[in-house]
Amino acid sequence: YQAIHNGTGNTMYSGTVTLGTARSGSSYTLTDTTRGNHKTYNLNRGTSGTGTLFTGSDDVWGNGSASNAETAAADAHYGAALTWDYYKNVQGRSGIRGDGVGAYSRVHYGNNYVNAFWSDGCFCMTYGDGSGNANPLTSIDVAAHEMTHGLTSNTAGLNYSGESGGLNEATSDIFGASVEFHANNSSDVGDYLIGEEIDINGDGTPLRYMDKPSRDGASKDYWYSGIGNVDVHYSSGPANHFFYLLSEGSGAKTINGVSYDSPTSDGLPVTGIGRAKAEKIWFRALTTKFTSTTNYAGARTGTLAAAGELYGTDSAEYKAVQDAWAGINVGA
Ligand code: ASN
Ligand code: ZN
Ligand code: CA
Repeated sequence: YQAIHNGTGNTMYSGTVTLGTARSGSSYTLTDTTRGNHKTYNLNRGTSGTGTLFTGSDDVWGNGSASNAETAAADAHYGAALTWDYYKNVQGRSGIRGDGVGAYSRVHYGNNYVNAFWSDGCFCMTYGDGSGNANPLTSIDVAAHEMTHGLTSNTAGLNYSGESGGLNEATSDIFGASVEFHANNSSDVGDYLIGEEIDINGDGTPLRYMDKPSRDGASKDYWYSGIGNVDVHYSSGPANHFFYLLSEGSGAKTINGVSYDSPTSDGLPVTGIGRAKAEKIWFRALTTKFTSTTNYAGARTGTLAAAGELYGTDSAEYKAVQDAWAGINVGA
């Protein structure tokens, strides 16, 4: 028996937070008993297995600095908890498979590893420590992005190449941003940027932008025939852009102090319906309409079907879905 505890995490990106922990004997472990027993392990620079479960005597984890080995664990454990809570409380899904079973997290993967990933094989998320200017890859949006790959695998199963691969990546960015907004954490306020805390470029810019994906210099803003041939992290651009347009509408806007300016391919304006409804539509499409081979045209059909079921085919929401797809050059 492991008693439920609330530990304290001194994270790198999210300030001081409450972490779900468990007590066994005289020590505590990073075991979130109220969230499917999600656990966080220390790979200590290894690249296989689970390493060791984070264990400590004081139930205080990390000190806010990457030099303390527990800090990345606190961030990863917190990100997984936020993502679990988002899917449970907002989308009504209990865990990645909907069966109440938690995944697990591994931090300190390899040496100077500048990435994070989901793996179906271990049903786990893994995080590198970064290198040079690149910080540990354990921010809320990155954690939610990786965990969402698990959700996509267990629902639509979007193949990770071609247009379906871009939609797979976009799904992770969409819910990465959504979880960050939903967390309402004062140290990491919500935005339509992915990985801004990691500083992977060394100049404070994020990995990706959803209002106008080409701001990163590589992502595509609009669908075109042949987009399936580019890297899935760039062919995700139009779908991220669709989600932004559907949520916030086209044009200039400042949200939580971040400025956006979202264009459309046809120059026509899109009126947003708010992020909450856009999230519901994408989630319903992902879990009940999309399949492994869904492409951009299929994503349009699937989200329209989802919007019709949720809000009616005569609704403003349905019309906004049509307009947002038109805005990224996906037509009827
Ligand atoms: N961090 C990357 C991602 O989740 C890893 C990968 O390329 N699969 O997309
Ligand atoms: Zn990804
Ligand atoms: Ca972000």
